[in-house]
Amino acid sequence: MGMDDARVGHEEEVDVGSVVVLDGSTVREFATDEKAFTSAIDKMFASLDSNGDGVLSRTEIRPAFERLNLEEMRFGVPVTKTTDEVNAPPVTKTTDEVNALYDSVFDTFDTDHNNKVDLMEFRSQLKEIFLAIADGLGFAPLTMMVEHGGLLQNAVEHETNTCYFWPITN
Ligand SMILES: [Ca+2]
Ligand SMILES: [Ca+2]
Repeated sequence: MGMDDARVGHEEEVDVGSVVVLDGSTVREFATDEKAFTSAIDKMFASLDSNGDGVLSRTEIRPAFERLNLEEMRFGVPVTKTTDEVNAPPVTKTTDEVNALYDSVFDTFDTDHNNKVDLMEFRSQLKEIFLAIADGLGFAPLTMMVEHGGLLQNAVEHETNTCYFWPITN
């Protein structure tokens, strides 16, 4: 009946995502599998385009950036964490810092600077990001959070035999 007992087998299932161990080859194989990658990207694009006008606004695309966990990632220079650090509460950024980050990422996506991200921009930028992530990972597996339904989860599921899932509980 102690607190310790309660933690074993009775963890509250918080369905926010999984901590996964990814290595570069997993991510690269996914990003270079044209069919699987395009299909996953297109699906994500459609789900983000909430007003159905065929382009993504800053507001619409933001959930995708959040799923990519860019705060942890910084474009191909993943912040490698120990298990303890992963389990530690995240360092809170100010809203301004977070907004500035997402704005700069949006500008990277919006290559023709019309303040909208179209499907081609979305595909090509995500592919570059995934390849940069793959380069950053190399052969050193990275432990990171992957939201259910998020893009990196697609990469993980693409080659499940090299990946390990375990639930995040807060
Ligand atoms: Ca839209
Ligand atoms: Ca654009």
